[in-house]
Amino acid sequence: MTVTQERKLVTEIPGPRSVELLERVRRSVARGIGITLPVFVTDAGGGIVVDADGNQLIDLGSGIAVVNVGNAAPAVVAAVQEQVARFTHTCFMVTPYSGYLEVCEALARITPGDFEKRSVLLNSGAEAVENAVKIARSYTKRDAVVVFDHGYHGRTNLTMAMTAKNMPYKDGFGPFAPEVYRVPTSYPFRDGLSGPEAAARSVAMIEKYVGASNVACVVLEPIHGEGGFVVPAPGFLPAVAAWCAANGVVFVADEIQTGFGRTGDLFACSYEGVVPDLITLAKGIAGGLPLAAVTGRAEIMDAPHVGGLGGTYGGNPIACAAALAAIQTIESEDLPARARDIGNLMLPFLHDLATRHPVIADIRGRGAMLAIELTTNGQPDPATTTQIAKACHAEGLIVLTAGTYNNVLRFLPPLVTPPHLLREALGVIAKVFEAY
Ligand code: PLZ
Repeated sequence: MTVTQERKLVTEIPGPRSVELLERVRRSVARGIGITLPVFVTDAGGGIVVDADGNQLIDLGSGIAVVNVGNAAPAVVAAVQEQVARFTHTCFMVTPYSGYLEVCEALARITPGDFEKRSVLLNSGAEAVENAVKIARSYTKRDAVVVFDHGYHGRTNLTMAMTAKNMPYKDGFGPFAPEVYRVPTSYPFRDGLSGPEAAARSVAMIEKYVGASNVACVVLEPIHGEGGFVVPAPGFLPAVAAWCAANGVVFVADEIQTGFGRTGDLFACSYEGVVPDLITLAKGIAGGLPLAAVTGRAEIMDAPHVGGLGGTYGGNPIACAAALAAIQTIESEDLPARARDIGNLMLPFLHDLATRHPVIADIRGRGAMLAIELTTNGQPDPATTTQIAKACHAEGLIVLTAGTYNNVLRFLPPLVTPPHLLREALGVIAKVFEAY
């Protein structure tokens, strides 16, 4: 089905069909699965999500930065249909197939760094981060993992330890994996430090509290995602990467949320010319099918023994077919340029909005990864943030919140969203702020 690119509200949000389904969710889905906006989806495409009551919502979430190429993107659908009719699974470790290989070749070609690379394919972002740590430990023969304030890396045991925020990700789920050390990040709105100053602060803590020679890897999101779209001050990323290089530490860029065109570059690291040793990938890689990867320097990636990496489903053939189509679409339609266009369209509007609404204390992001941080009297204002988000939902706009203090509204449209929908979404946001 082709989804018309228009917002349309025919019932309240959520409508009666969705409410009925939500009742059934309460009786059969574990309570631990939270739901942001309980409309039940029947179709989606471009920048629109259609629900069971016939409402059409503008998607500023992309399923948390996944459908960069759009939902049910035609090339992805065709590739999946082709593959699913041929074979659905063999396990690459048992009897391989070329889709897996071609994804690894594509990742070697498109990720930063002009050197020989290897990849391993996995199912989820957290699994990619876990594997990056395994590989770095195997290569360095060291234990310690350094992560940052406001970082998010997943919900498995090791990645919970690496994720900064307690609620809702970690509370009551410990004990957590050892040898994970957290240091300050660069958060210009809150710390006022330059990139090199913030990096010096992080490095001093690593050296004092961990010791450079114990560190296997530093894992850093080039822009913190769940932490609130925290863009580091210029120079922070290069300085951290340089320290890693000088100390035999594997520098891992977690580009799970920032990757595949989202920030206006194929990968966010490239904005400052940073070349990570390893890069963790997921979300935007396969147009919505579950796939993840670790890609990086051949000598590091090849440190684990034969048989040391793997998993039943990693690099599933259908997910690989989807990834090849998604990557092809990102390149042929120059979606990083579309992300820059989205930023150029939305940012001036958000700055203008902020002049009328002082609750908007910071506007940040890059490309189609944009956010506003809300404060009142200089303090984080999660209550207003929640209310604004809910009011947007009621108007048929899918927006997500984020941030350590739950006071960030983030905007992540599919990169194929037509400009008229973005303008309409911005109009809705303005209306909601005016009514607030
Ligand atoms: N690293 C940078 O953004 C996933 C989490 C949603 P998985 N972010 C969305 C939630 O509440 O669970 C993420 C990320 C970065 C790792 C991950 C983990 O990726 O595919 O969710 O495991």
